[in-house]
Amino acid sequence: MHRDNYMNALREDIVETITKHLTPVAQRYGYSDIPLEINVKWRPMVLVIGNYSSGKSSLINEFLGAKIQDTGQAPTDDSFTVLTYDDSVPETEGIRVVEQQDGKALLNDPEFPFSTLRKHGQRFAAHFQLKRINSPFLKNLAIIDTPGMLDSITERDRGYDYQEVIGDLAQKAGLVLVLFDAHKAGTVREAYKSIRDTLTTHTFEDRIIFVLNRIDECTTFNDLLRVYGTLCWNLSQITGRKDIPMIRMTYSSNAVASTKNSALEPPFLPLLENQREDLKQTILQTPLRRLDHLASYLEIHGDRLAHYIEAIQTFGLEFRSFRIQKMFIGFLISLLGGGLIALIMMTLAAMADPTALLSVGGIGASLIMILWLAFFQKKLELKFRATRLENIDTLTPVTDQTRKDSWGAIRDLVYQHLKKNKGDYTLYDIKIDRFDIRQVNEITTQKIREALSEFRGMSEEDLKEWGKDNLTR
Ligand SMILES: Nc1nc2c(ncn2[C@@H]2O[C@H](COP(=O)(O)OP(=O)(O)OP(=O)(O)O)[C@@H](O)[C@H]2O)c(=O)[nH]1
Ligand SMILES: [Mg+2]
Repeated sequence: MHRDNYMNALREDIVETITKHLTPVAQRYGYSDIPLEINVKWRPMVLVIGNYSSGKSSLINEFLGAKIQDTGQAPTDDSFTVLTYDDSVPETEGIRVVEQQDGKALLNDPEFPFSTLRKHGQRFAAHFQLKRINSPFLKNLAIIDTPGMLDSITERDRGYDYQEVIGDLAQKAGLVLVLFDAHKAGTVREAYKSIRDTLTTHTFEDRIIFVLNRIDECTTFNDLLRVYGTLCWNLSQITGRKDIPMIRMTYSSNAVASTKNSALEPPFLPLLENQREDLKQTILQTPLRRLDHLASYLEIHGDRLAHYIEAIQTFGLEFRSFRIQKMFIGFLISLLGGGLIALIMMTLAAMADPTALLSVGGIGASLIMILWLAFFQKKLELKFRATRLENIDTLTPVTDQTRKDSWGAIRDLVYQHLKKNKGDYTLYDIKIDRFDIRQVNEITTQKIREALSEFRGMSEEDLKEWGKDNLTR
């Protein structure tokens, strides 16, 4: 409880920093159209994906402690269901769905982080829902049950891009469970790819957990080893890596109890019983893990945004000095032109009155300057923009790998923004914003990291004291 309070406070701090400091700057300069906190503001989420009938819903029901999700052989459930906590009905009255919300409401409610999924259209909205459940398992996290993956031909009939939805949800999730059952290990390739592509490499490794489910269906230990080996081989093919990620092996005891005579249970099952508990504990650790992700999210976007504004500022400064230089040249040409006109009038038209000569020269100079500004200056500026954008990579120094990575992530955004040139900000604004982002990166982020590592070493007693000092005020 004290632990939860501390984690919630820390999470709120991070989200507030993003909302107040990063998002306004990100939106002003075209770094991001959507508020950056959208993906991280809600509760930590666990996304469960896998083949159809791999036992996703059965396992979730087992964790929740009640039959909440429909289960069955053959593709059963074609909805994405967000399962979240509600304590308005006491647990003692039985664990059940307290309230249900449909996809349309979910996609439009600003309380939830799902508004970015609206782009997937009506068909997706019709297959998206939320259930509020009084299960204590959901106290600090939400679970998303997904429709099972089908083969790629049937996949096209869904009416929305399933892989993209999975990618978008994975981006918001603190943990992704990828379930396999013994018979269909190959078909997750596309979904794995879309997750790989959407998650930053930084947090990718510790966000994905592979689970070999329904292991009770292996009749002998040898059979289990064969299935496990096949899955390892498939995974190394999918991930393109030689080191195999850890795979947890489990099964749903309720599903087994309802289908099998316990005498037929394979003898190795009791030995692997601890793996389900291990998996459960890993899921329950999601909020803490999520805090690490949030801190990384803040760091990554803080650094990239700083880099982004630096590029916009450099461009602005170079453009301004080019402009002043060319205006000065225009001014000199106008002066010369005005003088020349006065000289011509003096020699050819025998104009002698100095005031008249001055006015003629002045009018001539002004006309030349207007012509310069309206025509030559504009043309030169356009040319400058075009050539500078061709060499956009020299805009900021890219000295090390971190800068290279961040430049890689923002290059196209900077290019598009400068090409459109629609910013209604001044160089002075940029300077102030850059300073603000630097403060966040150097001070706030540091403080959050310190609070996180301090938290890991805190005892229940320390947390209680912390709660007294910070929550009762
Ligand atoms: N023997 C055994 N059967 C299981 C296990 N888990 C689930 N089942 C059964 O397998 C069938 C499919 O399980 P579901 O939980 O509906 O699978 P799902 O992955 O949610 O399927 P979709 O929602 O259709 O994608 C059901 O009939 C379950 O009873 C398990 O660990 N062992
Ligand atoms: Mg299901």
